Amino acid sequence: MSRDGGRWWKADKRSETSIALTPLQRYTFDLRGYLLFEGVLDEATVARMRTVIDDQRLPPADETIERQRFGHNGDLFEWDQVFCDLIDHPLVLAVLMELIGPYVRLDHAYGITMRPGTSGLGLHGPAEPFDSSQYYLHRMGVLRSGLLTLTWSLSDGGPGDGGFGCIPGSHATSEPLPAGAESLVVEVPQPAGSLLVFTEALMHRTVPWQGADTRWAVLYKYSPGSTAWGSSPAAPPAVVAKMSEQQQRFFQPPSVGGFIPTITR
Ligand SMILES: O=C(O)CCC(=O)C(=O)O
Repeated sequence: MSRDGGRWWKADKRSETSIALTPLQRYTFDLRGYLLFEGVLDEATVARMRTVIDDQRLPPADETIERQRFGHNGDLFEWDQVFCDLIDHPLVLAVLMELIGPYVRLDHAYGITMRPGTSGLGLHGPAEPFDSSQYYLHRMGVLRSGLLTLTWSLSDGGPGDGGFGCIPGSHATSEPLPAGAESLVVEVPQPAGSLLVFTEALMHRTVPWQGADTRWAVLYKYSPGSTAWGSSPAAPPAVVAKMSEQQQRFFQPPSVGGFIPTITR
C-alpha cells in the first residue's frame, strides 16, 4: 500500500508497476474531469525539489504570468534528476495508461509559483467547441484525454488558499461557457506531495493565491503520441539523452507511424 488507507491508490506487493486505477478513481475522473492523489511524494523528495528550485534564485512571483511560471523548455530536467524521475513515476504510468494509452508524449512541463495576493489566471479549457488537441472522450469503456496535466504540489494548499480551481464535470458538457460560469468554480486544495490529474478539456483556472506561504508546483502535460500541443519539444536533445530509456520514449515527436509505445508493461 503506497498511501492513504486504500482510498486512492494501491501498489501491488509484487511490483510497483502493477499499480492501476481503481474503478472508483476511473468513475471519479470521468464524472469530475480531475483526480487528486494525496501523499504521493514523501517530505524528503518535496524538500529536495524545493532546494533545487531555491538554488536557481528565481525572481519572486509578481502580477505578470511570466513571473508566475518557471522551468520551461526542459530547464526542470536539466536542473536535477529528481524532476526527470517524475516523468515516469509508477502512479503516473498508471494514470497515463488509463487516460491516454501506451502511446504518450510529454508535451511540455513547467513550474508555478505564487506569492500571497498573486492574481492567477482566468477560466480556460475548451471542452466546447471540440478541440482535437485537448479533448475528453469516453468510448466503449475507454477513457481518453487529449492534453492531460499532472500537477505535483510542492507546498501546502489548504481550503480558501486559492490555486487550482475548476468547474467539475465541465469536460463532458456540450454547452458553450455561459456568462456567470465563474460562480461554478470550486477550488481544489493541493497538499504538499500530492498529485493532481486533470484533462485540459476541463474548465479551470488559477484562483488568486491567499495562502500564508508561497505556492510552488510543477506541471507535466502529456499528449497522445499522435499529437502535439506545444510548438517545440519539452526538452532539448542533450537533456533528454541523459535520461533513462523509458523516460526518453516520452520525448518522441508526434507521429501516427513509427512511434514506439511509451509504456511497454
Ligand atoms: O494554477 C493551476 O494549477 C492551473 C494552471 C493552469 O491552468 C495553467 O498553467 O495553464
